[in-house]
Amino acid sequence: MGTRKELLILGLLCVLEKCVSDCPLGFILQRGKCIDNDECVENPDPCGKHTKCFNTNGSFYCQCLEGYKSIGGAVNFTGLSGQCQDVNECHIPNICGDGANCTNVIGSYRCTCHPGYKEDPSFPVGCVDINECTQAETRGEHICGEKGTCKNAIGSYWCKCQKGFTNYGNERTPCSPLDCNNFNADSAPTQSLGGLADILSMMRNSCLALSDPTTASPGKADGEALLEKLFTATDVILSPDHLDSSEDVSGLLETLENSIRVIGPQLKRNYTKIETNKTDAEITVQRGKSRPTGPIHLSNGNASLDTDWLTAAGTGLYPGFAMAALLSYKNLEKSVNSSFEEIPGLQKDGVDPSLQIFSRVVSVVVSNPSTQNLSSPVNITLRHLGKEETSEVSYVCAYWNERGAWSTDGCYQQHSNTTHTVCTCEHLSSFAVLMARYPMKHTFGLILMTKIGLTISLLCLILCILTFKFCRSIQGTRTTIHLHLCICLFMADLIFLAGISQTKPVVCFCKFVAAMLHLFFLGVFTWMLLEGVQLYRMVVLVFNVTIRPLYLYLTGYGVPLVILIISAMIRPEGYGTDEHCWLSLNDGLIWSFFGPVCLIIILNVFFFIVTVWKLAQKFTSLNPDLSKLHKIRAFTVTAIAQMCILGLMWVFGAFLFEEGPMVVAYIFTILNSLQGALVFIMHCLLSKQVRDEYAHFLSCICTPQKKRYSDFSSTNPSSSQSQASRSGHNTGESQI
Ligand SMILES: *[C@@H]1O[C@H](CO)[C@@H](O)[C@H](O)[C@H]1NC(C)=O
Ligand SMILES: *[C@@H]1O[C@H](CO)[C@@H](O)[C@H](O)[C@H]1NC(C)=O
Ligand SMILES: *[C@@H]1O[C@H](CO)[C@@H](O)[C@H](O)[C@H]1NC(C)=O
Ligand SMILES: *[C@@H]1O[C@H](CO)[C@@H](O)[C@H](O)[C@H]1NC(C)=O
Ligand SMILES: *[C@@H]1O[C@H](CO)[C@@H](O)[C@H](O)[C@H]1NC(C)=O
Ligand SMILES: *[C@@H]1O[C@H](CO)[C@@H](O)[C@H](O)[C@H]1NC(C)=O
Ligand SMILES: *[C@@H]1O[C@H](CO)[C@@H](O)[C@H](O)[C@H]1NC(C)=O
Ligand SMILES: *[C@@H]1O[C@H](CO)[C@@H](O)[C@H](O)[C@H]1NC(C)=O
Ligand SMILES: *[C@@H]1O[C@H](CO)[C@@H](O)[C@H](O)[C@H]1NC(C)=O
Ligand SMILES: CC(=O)N[C@H]1CO[C@H](CO)[C@@H](O)[C@@H]1O
Repeated sequence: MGTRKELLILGLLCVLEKCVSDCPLGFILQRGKCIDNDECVENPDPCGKHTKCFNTNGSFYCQCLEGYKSIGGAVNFTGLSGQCQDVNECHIPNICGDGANCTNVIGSYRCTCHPGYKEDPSFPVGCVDINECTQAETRGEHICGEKGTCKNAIGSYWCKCQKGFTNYGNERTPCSPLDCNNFNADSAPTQSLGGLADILSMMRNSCLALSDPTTASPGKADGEALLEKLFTATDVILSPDHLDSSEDVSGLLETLENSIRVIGPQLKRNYTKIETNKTDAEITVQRGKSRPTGPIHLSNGNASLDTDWLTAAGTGLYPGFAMAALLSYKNLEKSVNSSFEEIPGLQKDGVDPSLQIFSRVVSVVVSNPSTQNLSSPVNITLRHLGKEETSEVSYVCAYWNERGAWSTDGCYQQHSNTTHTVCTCEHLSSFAVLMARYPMKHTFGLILMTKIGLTISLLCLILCILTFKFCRSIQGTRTTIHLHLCICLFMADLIFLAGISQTKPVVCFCKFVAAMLHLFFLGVFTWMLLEGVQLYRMVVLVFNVTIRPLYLYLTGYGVPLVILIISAMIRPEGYGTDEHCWLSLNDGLIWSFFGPVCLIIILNVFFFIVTVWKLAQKFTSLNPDLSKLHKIRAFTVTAIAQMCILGLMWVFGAFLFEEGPMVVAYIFTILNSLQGALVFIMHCLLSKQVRDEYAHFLSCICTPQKKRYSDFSSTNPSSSQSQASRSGHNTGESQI
């Protein structure tokens, strides 16, 4: 009932039954009688929302539902005079008791027990403390570890550990054994490393306090402060920028790793980062009843660690926490740059590379006590310290072993690019990337160039030797010197071509090649010195400029031989290296070559300066013998040019053997291989006298009936024993 239509019908009925006039308010006429009208079933509800309606005889009243209150505050009301609103029961003090939070809901409230409390069965709302200790006991659990005593507290519990055990200041962590003997200040490296003793005694005190039930009190451990102290002390040790011995390094690394293993579980936050002047550390800790899972990624700009919590926590007894830490040392690479153990598989073409540290040294520490047997390998990414290398290198992942040296077993290089190397290691300690640098290999291009150039040189030198030997018009001391210079150069080039790389079959052969190269290259320079001396004599002493050949031989071959014999006696092992059949560069033997060469170049420069000066004087003198002077000038220019080429070549050579850049290698190779050709051009082709001889000789061959070979050069009437006395009116034209 209640729609307009129905009311209309009802009204009509009323009119018909005369009800309007007869019944009082609250009653209706029904079959002639006035009866109570039930307002509570009327629509719309006369009381409103969240109410209960009570019908009375002739009237009604309303009350709010439980959990609601009318705005006016009245309990009984009628009509819409007092609407009902939700009551926030949580404002009522202590409605849920101490062990719970109250949550208001519309028309009601809820009590949520705090952890450590449970709903009180004897009381409808409110929570009571759980006795975790008895609870665990009935389940047969050791929530405080086997050696810990559980103590119940209101809303919580804490573990009291026996001596030698600790829960690292976290009262609800089970007690695990703590061995403080790792921090024994009497161990060997502390004698030389003063600062280490301080760290050890600090850590030992802290460790003993942790594992002693009389001093260890819940919540008192301050891992953060201890960590800072540890790294401040480490900075002191590392600040001289160099630790002297690998025992010191081992001692320091081991102490730091042990310290972090003790400090880590005491840290309050689950992630701690600390950076000091010499170290960087990232430590992550997880606590809880169950073993943590998931990946771990720790990183600083120069190193990062990727592993997972399963590896960090280990598969053994779970102590209630797990920790992983990455320490990186900013300067330690200098102290450990030379302690390398033999690393297998690094040899390339029988050559051992030189090794150097090429990343920061990092230590990885986890709470898992069996770091030598990880459940899965960890990935360590290390940034390279230096720039990209131009020569041939490879990167090696290594760890600092218990013997105090770098070795590689169990650590593999996963991949490298120019800036980073990713290492995968099956055990933990301290790591670094080593760079293995191979001695520069002559590339195919260089080898080919050398071979072609040297072959051309050898041919040219043969021509020179024949020319100097048989060309009668130019015979004399100078030509003798040229001849022997060419012979030395020829021998040196021949041996160089054949033997420089023959390091393999027999070591003795290589030594012999090196010795012969030493001898003949020195010979080239001594003969060049003689040339300087001869020029000087030609200008300064006007007569008797021939030198007896015996003296020439004694100087030209004797001096190199003496040097060779002395050096070979002092350093026989320096002849022939693994890479070249040449003098070893490491023990100073190379100076038995570069020393004399430098001396000769200095002497020759002196001779040439005096020669040029005297020449200039003579040109300006009153009565100059112009043709002779022109000739000497040409000789001088040739000699200087020759010295420049030879000297320059060995300047580059010196750089080359110190592993210089590629362009030096090319310049050396070009100069070395084309020397013979240059000598031929300078002394033969540019000399008019020799050119004439060649032309004559060629015409003799082409028309053999005219002249015989034995007449070679005999047509030159002016040829004589002494070139100085010869009237070489046309040789003056030969220029460089
Ligand atoms: C509300 O009405 C009921 C029924 O008439 C009565 O028993 C009760 O006492 C009344 N309450 C108040 C606070 O007036
Ligand atoms: C109880 O309330 C406090 C404050 O609002 C809150 O920090 C805490 O997490 C709550 N506890 C529970 C069990 O809901
Ligand atoms: C540390 O704990 C917080 C909150 O429990 C979490 O969000 C964060 O990821 C944790 N950090 C690490 C490194 O585990
Ligand atoms: C770090 O080095 C700077 C400059 O050498 C120095 O001033 C500072 O005190 C050092 N800090 C620490 C913690 O040793
Ligand atoms: C990485 O190491 C280099 C050289 O030691 C240093 O200059 C740089 O600041 C380091 N980067 C970070 C992010 O620590
Ligand atoms: C280490 O790297 C390898 C190859 O990228 C990957 O398969 C492995 O899951 C990584 N390990 C961890 C612990 O990140
Ligand atoms: C290690 O030593 C080599 C030479 O022995 C040197 O070239 C290199 O720069 C050194 N590296 C570091 C990090 O000190
Ligand atoms: C390493 O662990 C495996 C099983 O995970 C075990 O068989 C092996 O004996 C352990 N090795 C060492 C040295 O602990
Ligand atoms: C090199 O590898 C590292 C780590 O894998 C990566 O972060 C970096 O971007 C790479 N650099 C280049 C130049 O590829
Ligand atoms: C059931 C009941 O009490 N009915 C009474 C309602 O009120 C009228 C008038 O006040 C009485 O006559 C009824 O007896």
